[in-house]
Amino acid sequence: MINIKENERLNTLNHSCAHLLAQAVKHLYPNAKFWVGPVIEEGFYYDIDLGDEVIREEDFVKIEKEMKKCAKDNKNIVRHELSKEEALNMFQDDPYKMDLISRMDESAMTISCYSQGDFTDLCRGPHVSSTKELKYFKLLKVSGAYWKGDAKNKMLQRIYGVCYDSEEELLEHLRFIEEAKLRDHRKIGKDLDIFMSHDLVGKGMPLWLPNGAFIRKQLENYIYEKERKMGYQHVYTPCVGTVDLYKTSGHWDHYQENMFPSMKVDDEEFVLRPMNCPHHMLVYGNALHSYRDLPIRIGEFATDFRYEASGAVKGLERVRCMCQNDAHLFVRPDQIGEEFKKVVSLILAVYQDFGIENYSFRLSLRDKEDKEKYFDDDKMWDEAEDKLRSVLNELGVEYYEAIGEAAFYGPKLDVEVQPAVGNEVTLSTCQLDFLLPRKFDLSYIDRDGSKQTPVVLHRAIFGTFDRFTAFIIEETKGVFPVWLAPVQVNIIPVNNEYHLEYANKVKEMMEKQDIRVELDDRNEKLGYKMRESQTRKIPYSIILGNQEREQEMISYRRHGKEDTTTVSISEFLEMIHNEIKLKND
Ligand code: TSB
Ligand code: ZN
Repeated sequence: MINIKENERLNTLNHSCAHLLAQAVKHLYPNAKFWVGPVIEEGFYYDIDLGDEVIREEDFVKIEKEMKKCAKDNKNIVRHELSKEEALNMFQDDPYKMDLISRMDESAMTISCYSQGDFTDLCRGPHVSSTKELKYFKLLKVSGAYWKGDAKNKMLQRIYGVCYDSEEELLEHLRFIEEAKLRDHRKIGKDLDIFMSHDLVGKGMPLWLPNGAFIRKQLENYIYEKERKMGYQHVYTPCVGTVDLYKTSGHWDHYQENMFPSMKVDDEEFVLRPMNCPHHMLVYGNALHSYRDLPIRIGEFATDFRYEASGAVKGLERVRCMCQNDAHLFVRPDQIGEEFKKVVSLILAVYQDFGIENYSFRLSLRDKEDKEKYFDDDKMWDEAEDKLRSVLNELGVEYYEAIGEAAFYGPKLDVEVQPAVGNEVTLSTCQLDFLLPRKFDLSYIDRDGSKQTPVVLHRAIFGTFDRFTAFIIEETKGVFPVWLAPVQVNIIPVNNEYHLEYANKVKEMMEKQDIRVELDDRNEKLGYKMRESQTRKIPYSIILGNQEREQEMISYRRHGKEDTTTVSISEFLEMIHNEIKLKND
């Protein structure tokens, strides 16, 4: 879909449409006060304070009608430039605009406002020249948004919309949104009984249902085997730690806003852990190490808790309780390049197995100005950043650089993917760290007998099982590859009376060969059962009737296909085993 924010014409059009929305809302709700109305990738929104009144999606028809009326008025959209004093005067009854103006530096910028008929808004512009240019628009949704994004502030109402130059473009946009909604892992996750949530457990704390748990277990087995073959050693450590542990690591100073508050037990003060690095540092420090032992790769499927804003939590994609596919790799400085390369290769191999093709590598660097988030050691940062850059260049991997996205302990390589709905998210990550090993006073004995500090690579291939599962659900639209599908085969006898016995025999043979199979022996029509098999997105449906029974054959239909193929049971088993093996190698 086109990025509206980055398209000059569409940006202007959507910006003007946000003003049109505000004008219409002001007509219908005279007490409305307006905060900001920016253009975003998918259109625009406006944050509005309506006092005690609430706008619901049902109200959109009425608002859109008013917008059309204002647009038809064919009013010129006129720019006025103001001094700060004039601006303060003009908007003196509007606390939101007063807040904006009072923070404006008159010498650094021109303060301007735009008027169309009876409506004037503080704005930098630019705008279309007349309201009549605003013809093809649609309001899309409304949600709550805290003023300035701070949960301590008042909740405003955010109305989203989009505007185009033609009806076809608008319809295309709306079609895309509808399709994305169908792919949304929250919808599919519910339809296929993958996960649920409950207020009594809490926001951002999904519960994995048997189907989801099965998929997750497959993912765990898959990556565990890959890591084990690469020399990783897996551990189990508690999902809490003392505040002192996180003070030692620096998380307490640099990451506290993402942590749940601490709790006291006897004379200890604990936090739910947001990361596993401190525990793994202690595991490394538990034994003496020689330069010959390195790299030491400590892996864990580790549960973490993070405070995510309530408006940001989303299905399995952004949760407050998550399980990382985590590992910390302790290496000598001369091993950084080699080990980093292995991690990138593993990421690429895993993506290939899952058929993930649309992703981008982001090299996340520090913001040199942000001395609060990032520890102050320019030499160490420069060295670490250069190291990652040079390995990526050497590998010939395409990437872009992002300032201010680094972890507080070091620069990282993040793999970004696009969910069906909403902004890009990070899936895999590999982070270079010279800091934590020092904080925990870790060492190894070098060839010459001297004590040296190891370097750590933090890496998570799936990121978290939560986010990866969300992503895979959307990638596959819920039609999982056979090796991941909780139920691989659904056997449907044409008529229970005549074919059930044979169906049971086929089921038994499949189970003996480790195929996850169900037999639908309900007294329902064949067509009904076939449709349900499709809705449940089971990869193979097997239909057994007279012909199949007499010839000891089976007829199968692949999910989404119309045709049926008849083969012997052994042929089918060979085929399905090959399919499973290919993805699970
Ligand atoms: C890789 N200490 C490192 C670790 O050793 C770490 O915690 N890195 S992280 O903060 O980037 O998190 C690892 C991965 O977890 C991210 O790449 C992302 O894929 C996933 N993740 C982060 N926050 C959430 C969340 N709220 N919900 C689901 N997954 C998340
Ligand atoms: Zn870590």
